This record gives sequence, C-alpha cells and structure tokens, in this order.
Amino acid sequence: MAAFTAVSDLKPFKSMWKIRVKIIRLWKQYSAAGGETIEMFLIDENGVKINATVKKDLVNQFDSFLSQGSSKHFCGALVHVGDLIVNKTYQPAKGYSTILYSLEFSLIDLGYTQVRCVAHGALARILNDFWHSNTADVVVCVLRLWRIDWGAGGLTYVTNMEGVSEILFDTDIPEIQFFKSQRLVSKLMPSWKREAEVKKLGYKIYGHPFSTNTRRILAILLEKGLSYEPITVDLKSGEHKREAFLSLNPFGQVPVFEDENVKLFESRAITQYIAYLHSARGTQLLSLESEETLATLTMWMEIEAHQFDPFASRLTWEQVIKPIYGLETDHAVVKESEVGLEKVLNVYEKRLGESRFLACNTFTLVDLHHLPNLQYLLETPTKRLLENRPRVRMWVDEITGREAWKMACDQEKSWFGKQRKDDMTGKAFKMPCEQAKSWFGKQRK
Ligand SMILES: N[C@@H](CCC(=O)N[C@@H](CS)C(=O)NCC(=O)O)C(=O)O
Repeated sequence: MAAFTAVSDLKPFKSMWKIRVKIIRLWKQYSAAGGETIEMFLIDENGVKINATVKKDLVNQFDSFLSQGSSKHFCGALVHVGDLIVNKTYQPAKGYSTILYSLEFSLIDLGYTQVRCVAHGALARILNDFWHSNTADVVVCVLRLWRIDWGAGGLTYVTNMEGVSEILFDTDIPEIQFFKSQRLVSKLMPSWKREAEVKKLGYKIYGHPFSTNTRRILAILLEKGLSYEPITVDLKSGEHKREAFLSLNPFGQVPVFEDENVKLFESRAITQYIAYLHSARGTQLLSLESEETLATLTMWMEIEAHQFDPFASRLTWEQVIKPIYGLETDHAVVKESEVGLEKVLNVYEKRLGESRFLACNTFTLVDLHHLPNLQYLLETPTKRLLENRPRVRMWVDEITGREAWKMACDQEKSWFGKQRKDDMTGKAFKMPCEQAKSWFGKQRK
C-alpha cells in the first residue's frame, strides 16, 4: 500500500513523497503575468488545506482530468445551538485585538443520530444570528465542505474550515427537500419543533414590550431559544388593576408568567425559574459548579435588585419615560440618583477587573437582569457614567450587543409579531400621561 505523507509533515528536503488530497475548489484564472492558470484548493485527510496552481504551460495537459471533487454534504435538523463565544486576543505586534467567535451546535441526521458541531469565525456569527432571528418550527440545514474530526471512539465533531465551508438554512435545495420529505422526519419532527415544544410548555407572558420588567423575561426566553405567547395587558384602560388581572397578580403589575404548572409574578423570580428548568438548553445562565459559585451568583442578583435597580429605574423613569408622555423631568431627582448610581458603578468597575462578567467569567442571569435599564440609560445623558468607566463600558457593550437581547428590544419580532392575529390590543396601545404615572410611578417613588 502506498504510504501517503500528510501535508503538515512535508519537509523541503524530502523528495520522494506522495500526498493524497481532494480538490475542493477549482477555477481558471487569467492574469497578464501568468496567462491562463488552473487554481485549486486542496485538502488532505487531516483537513489541512493548500493552494495549488497549474501553470499556463501545463494547463492543456491537466485540464481534461482535473475536476472539483464531490464532497459529502451533511444535512440535519438543528436541535441545539449554544452560546456565541467571543474571544478577544490582543496582538501586541499589530497593536490591535483579534476577535475569534465560536459556537457549538447539534444536528440530527436522517438516522436520528445527534452530531456535535463547532462553527468558528464568520459562520459562527451567521448561525447565531440566524438562530436568534428565526422562529421556524424546524430548521434543517446543510453543511457543505465541513471537516470531520475523528477521535478514538469515532466521530467527535464536525467543524468548519474558514473560507471554504458553507452553511445553508432551510433553502429550497434538493438535500433539504429530501430531508423534509422523509416519513421518518415528519414523524420525529414534533420533538424538534420549537413551537410545538412551547405549545406543550404553554408559556404565556402577560405584559408590555416597553416595560423593563417584561423585557427581562423576553431576554431569557430568547437566550434559551424558547417560544412563548405574549399577551398585551392594556395598561391604557387600566386592565392591570381590574379583577381579571388581579387574579393573576394581586399587586396589579406586569409581567406575569404562566405555564401549565405555575403562575408567577416578579420578573427575577420568573427568570430564575426558566434558567433552572432549562439549565441544559441554550445559554447557560447559572453558575452551578459549586455552592460557592451559586451563592456568588445569588449575591450579585441581589445587588442588581437592591443597589443598582432603584437608581437605574428612577433615572429611566425621569429621563426616558416622562418625556415620552409629556411629563417634566425632575432634574434634582436625576442628580441625586446619578450620585447613587455612580457609587454602585464604582463597585462594578472594580469587580469587572476581577472577572469578565459580574458573577463570573461567563454571561449569567446577573448580567441579563441589568439589561432593560442599561438599554434605556444608553439613550440618556447618564450614558456618560457608563462610558467613563472603561470596564463597565466594555461590559455594557458586550451584554447589550447579544443577539437575544437585540431581538428582545425589537418589539415587532419579539412581541407584536408573535401575538395571535385576533389580539391586536398591543398594536393600538398608546400610553397617556396619567397611565404612565400609574405604570411606572409606584415602583420608582
Ligand atoms: N418587581 C416587579 C416590578 C414590576 C413592575 O413594576 N412592573 C411595572 C411595569 S415595568 C408595572 O406593571 N407597573 C404598574 C403599576 O405599578 O401599577 C418585577 O420585577 O416584576
């Protein structure tokens, strides 16, 4: 049997070697200097890629038998998409940081085998954006020219090769049509359906997309890739103070969350319920490694609720909500609240020097709880307090840039677009001044 040398083992001084490669891309190129050449991307069994050129004098000799190899495309239904991991590495020589993205996901193939995959670079971002902006029941995708990494026990995972691999979602290509046409698939589909799963879970949120506390719930449901039924509470007509709503929350406040097992109010209690119930799914938002890490997480959740939120909510109310409804901002309250917020942010600045996020080195519920107020404060002069603290600034940029959060803020995608067609109260909703007072007033006095 001929012995082949791996591309990575080639040495300049070695002359009797054979390599076995596949042509994964082939095209003809013309340049004034080189004339017509054949350009190729070759790949060996270890996934190492090289560029090769057939020079103009040899083109006639090789043209007839060089062709792009047919590569096995992998088709499957997406069943799990993890968290987009962003790694910044500072390049001292170049004077800038490079950002590396990676994302783990799983596909189920026609043999009902779950295949672990890892996307790196641009494809990781493409998949992440697609997953968070798409609410289709089942997403079937095709991986073209991905590399299989084999371990001792067989296939370990499938990963992309920068510049070569492609991912296609739910497009009208034969592989996907074939996949979806299989009887087996239609039988198994319900267990992959995001919507079907949610109908089973029956998650209902009573609230309003402008409400900070409602957005907190949207943020976690979107981080976990869970669907839900949004139900607009008509705050304009005082629906939240009427008997029907008071039976859901006797305090007459949104949001209220309901599934077949439990009815909950208090946004932070709801996020914790979802985070524990779905700890194995989507973004991991808890620090479950030990009692200590969990206690640290709980401590920072309390800090958000009792130190950060009172000042942040008051500043949002005074500077964002009041002007919308024609009420005058009380600048004395703003000044006083900013002094309080500064003290909290100083603690955060120090903490963020010790860990990348507030509770630990990964994004958790603690960071998520801050999002609704931070987002509103970025539209106000208070923004400067977030910007003139470098670590706080980086943290705010990173967490407000998350795809799930961007979607939570897009009310067409995350709220109105998901409402039942007959339930259009939310569309017509406009909050008058009096209502605005009662909506936000109570918690911010
Ligand atoms: N601590 C509660 C606060 C809920 C709350 O204040 N909700 C506001 C909307 S963001 C509300 O319903 N206000 C109406 C009122 O208080 O009458 C939570 O976290 O859910």
